[in-house]
Amino acid sequence: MEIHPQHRAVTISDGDVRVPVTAISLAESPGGVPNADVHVYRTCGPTADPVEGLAPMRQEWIDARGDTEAHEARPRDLADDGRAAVRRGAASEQWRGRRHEPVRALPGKRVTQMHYARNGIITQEMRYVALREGVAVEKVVEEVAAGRAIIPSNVNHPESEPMIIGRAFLTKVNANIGNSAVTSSIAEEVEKLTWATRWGADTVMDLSTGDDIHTTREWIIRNSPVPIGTVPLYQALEKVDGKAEDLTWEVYRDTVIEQAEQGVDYMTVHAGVLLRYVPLTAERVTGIVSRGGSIMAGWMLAHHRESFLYEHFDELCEIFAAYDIAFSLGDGLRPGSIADANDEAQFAELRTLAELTERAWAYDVQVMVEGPGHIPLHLVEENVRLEQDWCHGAPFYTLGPLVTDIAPGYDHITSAIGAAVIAMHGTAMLCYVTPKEHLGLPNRDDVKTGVITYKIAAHAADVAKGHPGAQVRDDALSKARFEFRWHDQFALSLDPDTAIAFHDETLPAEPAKTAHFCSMCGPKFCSMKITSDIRARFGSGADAESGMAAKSREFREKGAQVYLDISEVRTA
Ligand code: IRN
Ligand code: FE2
Repeated sequence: MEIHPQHRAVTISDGDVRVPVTAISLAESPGGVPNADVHVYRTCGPTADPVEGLAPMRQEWIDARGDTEAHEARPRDLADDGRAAVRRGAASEQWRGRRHEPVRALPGKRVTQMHYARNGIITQEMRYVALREGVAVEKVVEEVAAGRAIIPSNVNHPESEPMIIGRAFLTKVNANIGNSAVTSSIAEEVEKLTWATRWGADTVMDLSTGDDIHTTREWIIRNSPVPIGTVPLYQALEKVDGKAEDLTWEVYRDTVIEQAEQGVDYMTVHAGVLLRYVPLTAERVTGIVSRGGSIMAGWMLAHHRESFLYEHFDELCEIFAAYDIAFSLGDGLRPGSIADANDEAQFAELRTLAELTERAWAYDVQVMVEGPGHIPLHLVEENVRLEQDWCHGAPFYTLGPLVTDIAPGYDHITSAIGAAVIAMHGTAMLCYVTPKEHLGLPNRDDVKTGVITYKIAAHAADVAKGHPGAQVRDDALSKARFEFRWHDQFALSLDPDTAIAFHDETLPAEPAKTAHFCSMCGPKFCSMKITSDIRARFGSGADAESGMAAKSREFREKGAQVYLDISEVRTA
């Protein structure tokens, strides 16, 4: 599933570790000077057939560590046997792939990447991400041991290609799917996963709700080369028919174990929403906007008791350590409007998330901390600063933030502005926002737009942070643009299809793709053409001045017309 004919899937290797990359091949520069392939980070992507699933690449690594055993304690009554899928007319979707046999840590063992890193054990997963990021493996070990980076890698998701989330590494992008399980089939959910990773999502959160949530998630995980995140509270709520007050720790815990055995790599846990924080939201313009946050607030108010997530947090840590599930500590009190940004409720919760981070680390459990939301631009930086400070450098994972509330329909943009800034200051992963935010469910095009928009924000931050090699692609594209290598410009772009389509709207003919002018200025007055003419005739530097003067004369003699008629351009 290649995006463009100049893209090739290749692997780079270090001993027995092989990492997929996309090699973008480029034409020669004028004068026959060759241009080296540009290598781009990629995920391998699902096989063509979703009912087969992906190869369990990490299985050997997990088995070789000898610290896990077979384990299946999924409560019978909770497992969905696929009947719901049949009811929805999806009967043809029969799972043919490898049956996944759940494992967990041997009694008394911890199988987390953080545990290994702290004990100086260099895992294959660490070697994989080091190669992928182009950094020394020692750096990876150091960051994971210190809690400043995580490698989400449930032992029950051997199909995943290890990736790392931390401020010292490339900024990552998460795409949410599965909001519409009621209206779409399992195959369509897998298709959304494939689609999101195709455009560059680094992790995917499955937020499916509905009847056959278990089966849908099984298919998604078996087909996912990227870590999968969930919010187990959503499924727990389904099990008590949507009545928040009927939730119990036991129902929640069993749901976590059920998902752990399927291979969920990280879970959003809204354990920082405490009973005493709920009144702090009373005066807000938009109250509690987090789904998980409002479910927990509802439960606490109904029982007038402290959150069961907070009270049983240590037990949760033990479960997470037995599978290597990472916490994504939920921001249940994030602001839902710029008026509520950086308020008491938000920061009270952040203090508690900091406390929970340290409690999880005591169990060697990997942690990232979720962040807002809606924050005006001038208050964005403070969010990262406080999170990094209070949570001892645990990776920050933010939803945007949207920097203004006035543009429904364009909230991928209002949020990407905040996302670029927050990532530049050290946020490790960005949760995408699609154009449908606040309005409806994203379709396929919205998912693509959301992912590409967030790749732009993440990449802009990586360039600003001076991440080694981040600018290589920019420089290659600019050079291609300057030398009128149109096909190379398309091949190097994040979305070649759109770039080609826009170009073809103005200049559809193939010769226009080798033409030495662009569709903005036309053949006679293209600034890049003029500059390259000057270089050819006078060389660059001081000589260029006289060249500019000559062009200026030529321009005036030809009628001082900046824009040429489009018909002239086409026939030129
Ligand atoms: C990310 C940062 N802050 C929130 N998120 C994402 O929002 C989170 O990872 C999950 O995908 C979704 C959870 O929403 P609620 O339940 O907090 O609304
Ligand atoms: Fe919002």
